[in-house]
Amino acid sequence: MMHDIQAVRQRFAHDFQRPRYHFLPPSNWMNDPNGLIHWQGAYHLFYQHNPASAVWGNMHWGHAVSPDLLHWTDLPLALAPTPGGPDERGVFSGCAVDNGLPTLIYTGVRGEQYEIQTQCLATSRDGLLTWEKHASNPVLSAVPAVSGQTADFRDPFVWREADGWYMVVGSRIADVGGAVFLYRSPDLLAWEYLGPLFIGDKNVNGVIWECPNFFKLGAHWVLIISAHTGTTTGDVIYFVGSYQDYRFTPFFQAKLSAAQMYAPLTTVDAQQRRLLIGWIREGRDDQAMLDAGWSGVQSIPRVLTLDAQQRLVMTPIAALDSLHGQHWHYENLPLAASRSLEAYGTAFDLAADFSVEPQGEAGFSLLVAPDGHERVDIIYNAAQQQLNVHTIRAQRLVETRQTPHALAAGEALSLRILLDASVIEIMANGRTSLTSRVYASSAACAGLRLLGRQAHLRALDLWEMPSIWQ
Ligand code: DQQ
Repeated sequence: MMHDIQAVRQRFAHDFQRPRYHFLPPSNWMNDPNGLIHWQGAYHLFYQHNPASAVWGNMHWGHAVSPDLLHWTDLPLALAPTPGGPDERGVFSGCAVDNGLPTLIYTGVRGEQYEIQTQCLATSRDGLLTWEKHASNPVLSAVPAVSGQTADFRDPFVWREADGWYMVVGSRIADVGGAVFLYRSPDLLAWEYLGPLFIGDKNVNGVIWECPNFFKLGAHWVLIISAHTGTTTGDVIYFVGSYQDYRFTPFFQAKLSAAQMYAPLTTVDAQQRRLLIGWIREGRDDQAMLDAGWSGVQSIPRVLTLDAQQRLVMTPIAALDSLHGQHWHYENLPLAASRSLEAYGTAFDLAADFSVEPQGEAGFSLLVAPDGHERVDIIYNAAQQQLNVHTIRAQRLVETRQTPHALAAGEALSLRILLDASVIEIMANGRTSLTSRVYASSAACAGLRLLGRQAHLRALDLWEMPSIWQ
């Protein structure tokens, strides 16, 4: 089997759009990360997967294992729909917990329109390789009446407290907005409804809330939801607040990542790190995905903390250093115009600090074509307090993505950029994240430049990144 999988991966070896150090399945479609768990020293990642095609549908759980969250070994499919069962139309998203046996809690889906959504369990007795669905599935099927009996009731996220298991499920309240419902159970089987943990506003933060994560971080509680607009996937939003009497009261909220990251999942590992992995979707149409033979990438895992102002800070796991290849270092450069760097390529980890004057700009051009007519400009504009990603083709701006990013007086602009072929993950000062997909027209678009005016590069470290696959 391993030989076959390697042969499948090998098929894509010459696809210059395909990421090389981010996780993606051997082939075909992947969306949400599922069931992330640190089990007996190994990290297990499951994921929404269509094993038969590079477009969404026919949802299974794919599975891979890693010693370090970076080097992955593909394992056999973990969950498939059971004909006649509560998941006959799809095994949707969920989580994993340690209940003596490793246990997956997921949404089983039935109905022509996927309209019967219930929560199910599966356990493994052979070290997470094969999974047995529980005889009493579904373990939770009643949608709370307050929802107006919506069909949207999915993506269980479960954690343990002294008085039992707790679970949040993503949903909506008709004409009101997204909602997260809270439950408790002594055994993962019988679930008591404790009410809505928190309810959104359809005019502000989405119509349906998918993939909730709820956890204590430092002295506060954090709720992460993926806001669906009713027709398409929207923003990932995090709230920081307090949790009392089964209700969550936020005092701060912000976008977790602008643009193309969705449905992130968190877990705690043995080092007590709160880790987050998010699905980075494609930015191209179904036909292009089918032609490519693959779709969807997972982000590099990030460690979550809160800063002094209770904003979420996301730091790529430190082990990423172990992948670092050739290194370049620059420092103390005034920026007045675009300047080419010696480094050249399409897979980099890049960390830079700039001082930017109030009317200044600073950033990089990536994936620059040899004639310079095609490139991606990642540019921070201090007057706008905004981070922009401009895609330029034939010297014309074809797409812009942006997100607000305010710097405190005297604060340096700190950019971390993970470029991996068509994937660009950007973190600004740890607290602002923008994720983008850009499909260069040829493998020769690999130049790198510094950009800016009224700005100063304090220091730049740049490492070439290898492929994580043999
Ligand atoms: N994807 C899953 C659902 C979830 C959505 C289905 C979010 O469980 O709500 O593939 O991307």
